Order: sequence, then structure tokens, then C-alpha cells
Amino acid sequence: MEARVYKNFIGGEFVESSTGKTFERRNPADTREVVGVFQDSGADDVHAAVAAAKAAYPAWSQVPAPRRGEILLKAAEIIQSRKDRYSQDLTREMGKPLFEAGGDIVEAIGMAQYAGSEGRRMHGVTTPSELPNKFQMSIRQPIGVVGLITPWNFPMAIASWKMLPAIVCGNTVVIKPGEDASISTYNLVECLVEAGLPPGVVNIVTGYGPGAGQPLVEHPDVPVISFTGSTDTGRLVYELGARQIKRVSLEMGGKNPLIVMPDADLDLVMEGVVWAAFGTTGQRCTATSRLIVHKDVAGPLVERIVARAQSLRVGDGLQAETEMGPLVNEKQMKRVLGYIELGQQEGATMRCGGGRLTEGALANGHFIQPTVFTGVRPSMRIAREEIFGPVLSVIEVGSLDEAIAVANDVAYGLSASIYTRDINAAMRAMLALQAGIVYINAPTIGAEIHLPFGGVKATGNGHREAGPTMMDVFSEWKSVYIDYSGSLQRAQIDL
Ligand code: UN1
Repeated sequence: MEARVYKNFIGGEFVESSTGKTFERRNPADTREVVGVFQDSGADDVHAAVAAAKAAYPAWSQVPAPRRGEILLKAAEIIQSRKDRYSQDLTREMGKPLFEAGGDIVEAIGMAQYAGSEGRRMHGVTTPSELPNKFQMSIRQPIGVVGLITPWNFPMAIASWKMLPAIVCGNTVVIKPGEDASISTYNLVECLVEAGLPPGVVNIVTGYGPGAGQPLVEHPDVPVISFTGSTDTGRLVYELGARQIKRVSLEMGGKNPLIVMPDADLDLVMEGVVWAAFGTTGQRCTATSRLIVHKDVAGPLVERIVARAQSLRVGDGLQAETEMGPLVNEKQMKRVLGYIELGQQEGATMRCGGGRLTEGALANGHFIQPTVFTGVRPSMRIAREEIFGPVLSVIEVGSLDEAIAVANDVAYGLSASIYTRDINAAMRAMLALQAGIVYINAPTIGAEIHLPFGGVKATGNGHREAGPTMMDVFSEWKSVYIDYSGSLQRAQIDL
């Protein structure tokens, strides 16, 4: 089958890039298959998309928010009706197994429902004045054209986290999806357009960071940038945005700890760790990458985890029995294999995995074995740096205090977890863990869209996606004072 050529989507039209260049995306489970051909866009394409978004803004920002929300609610139904097809597309483009791809789509449906309903709330604040005959309130207003740079690992969910709150607030959008998984963004936008989204409200420009991402971040008509990706790239986005005093929202790396106390249910822990360390092939910002376990239960727990990791069925995500898919691309595979090499050099013990899988049908994909290191010290690089692959570092500790100290002793702070049946330990950890998301008796993945998502320290810059906080990035507060006393009342003075 000939792969579809995806053109940029600008002002409601599909247009070729002015660079004249395209790039192919291949299925990471079988690189002989081209899943799509995309525009390798440059600054001129970004400028055209921003111009289209700017032209659409005055009318869109005037559409009453409940009407904007209705389009999202309708889009939710359309996405739902195509869930199977979109899941297949998502698995083909980035590799996660079909059941997980379905979760990615469901997260976008949830966000479309949540953001759509927000069109009828979008609450402001009213407070009493300190003066008589004076009324005051604060309202949200849209900002303008927002620039979105999204990752490949949750290609529909994360695009929806950014795009849907942005448009329900009345902004218009230019999105540059991750070059490894752009199809899901087209699928999401196709549903919005069918649901009635006017031309120019959402524009898609595909390509790479330097060619297409950077001109978007630097464009003077784009006052808001929302980015999810690596901390290195995020820092660059932040610096470029700061020069123009832009609002920049960053979601970046993680090195998420899962603490296990001796009273935990070890079978439950094993299931949680295997799901959160090896699900999505470890390619979640929220993946469990450090198992911080009390030494009294480390032996039996590691045995269970290793046994299960070795039995995980690694393969093409399109096959129903597959539990773990490939890594997204060759570069990422080499990077992860490099960390596995490094772990051994650093003196950790590799208990299972460690290699590439190339037998039979796996020969043409980026498959590696689920890997567990024990004897990891908190100072090792495999305990400190984000690997973004199926590699778990096990660190033994002697107490809850030590566990929390080790958990917090990294640059990142996205998600963290503790397994214990002791309510006092759980409460202490909940408050002391430096993370934007904490789980108790559940692993570090599995956030739902109606609570704030984001992290502390090098993971983020103080913003939160999703939840009631999602609109803060995409709206501006305006405080309004109405004095109906008929005389000048000086605040703080005429009391
Ligand atoms: C990510 O980790 O990159 O919380 C996003 C989760 C998903 C989203 C993950 N709902 O695991």
C-alpha cells in the first residue's frame, strides 16, 4: 500500500511545504513499512500557519465559549467512533501495543469531554469590595495564537491536552507534532473539523525542531508556547521565549521513583512495577525508572519482577498478544543500549535483559529486552538520568526516611509512588516526595485528565496541564472594578 502523503494543514487547506522537502516515517516494529510521508517544513510554512491562525482569531475568540465547547463535545463522539482505526494508526506510527494506543485515544476523548464542558464553566472570581457601592470580578480572556510542540509518546493524548483547552478558551493554534508520530494529530484535528471547527483555528505544520519548531517559538505573533519533550530542548524553548517575554509552559523529563516498604503486598508491587517500568517500552515521562526498595523485601521482590520481565511478550504492537512494543526509533534504541552498557560499567548488576531482540519477525524493528539492574547506587548515572526505555534501576534502602531522601535526590520531579499498608508512612511520603504527582499503592503512571499534570524541579516551570489548571496557560485574567457610588472612592485610603 502506498503511504499517504500528509500536507501541512493551514487555514483549512492541505498545502505542501514551501521547502519542497518531505520526510518518511517508518513503522518502528518493521521499518520496511512507511506509515506516512510528511512535509519537512521551514520558517515560511510556520509564518503562513501563524498568519492563518491570526486571521481566524478575531472571529473565533468572539464565539461564545459554550458554543466552542459544543464543537469539542461533538468531536469527542467522532473520535470515539473511530477509536479502533486511530489506535491502529497510533501503533503503526510509534509502536505502543494496540491496547495502550486505545488508552491514548481514550485520554483524548476524555479531554475533549472535559475541555468541551469547560465552555459552560470557565469560572471567574467575584469578591466583595472593601468600599461600598463597588463591584469587582475577574474574568478569563483568550490570548491569541498559541504554538504547541508535542511529543511522539502520547501523540493523541498530549496533543489534546494542549490543543483543546487552548481552543475552548478562544485562542487559535499552530501545532508542530513530534516528527515520529504526526498522524495522530491529523486524526484529532480531522474530528474537530468535522465537528465544525472553523478554518484557521487549528493549523498543523510538520517537521523537525530546528526547521519548524524554532520558527514557531520565535514568531512574534505567537505569545504562548506549550512544549512537552526533553529538558535540553525545553531549556532552549524557554530561553528563546524569554527574549520576547512569552508565556512558555514546559513539561519535561522524569526519573520517577517507586518506593516499596516491607509491609507492602509484593505481588501487587510486582504487577505495578512491570506495568510502569516496561509499559510503553518505558517511554513515558511518568515511567517508573527507579525502584527504591526496603532491603528486607528487596530479594523476593526483585525475583518476582525479573521473572515477569523475562516472560513479557515483546513484539509488534499490532499483534494482540504483544505486551511491549519497540522503541520509537533507531537513535532512541542506541541511546537506551548505551545506558545499559553504562550501567554495567558503573558496577550495577544486570539481572535480566540488556540486549536487542532480532529474532524472526523482530529483525526489522527497534526491539530490546526489558532490563533490570540491581545494586544501583543513587550516585550512578543510571539512577539519575532519564533513559526513556525499558530499564529499571533497583536501589536498596533501610528506612522510609532514606527512601524519601533517595527519591528526592535527582534533578527531576514528575511522578512518585509508595507501596505500603502503613497509613502513617503513606501520608509522610505523600507530603515529602518532591513530585507533581504522587501515587499510593499504585505505580507512577496512570494520571487522569481532570487533575493537574506536571512536575517540579527540572521537570517543569510551574505550569500544569489538564485539570482545572489547564486554562491558566491559555487564558489571561482580567480584573474588573465597577464603582457605582457616583463619587471618587480611593482604594486603601477612603475606608
Ligand atoms: C507521559 O508520561 O508522557 O499518566 C504522559 C500517564 C498517562 C500520560 C503519560 N496518562 O501515564
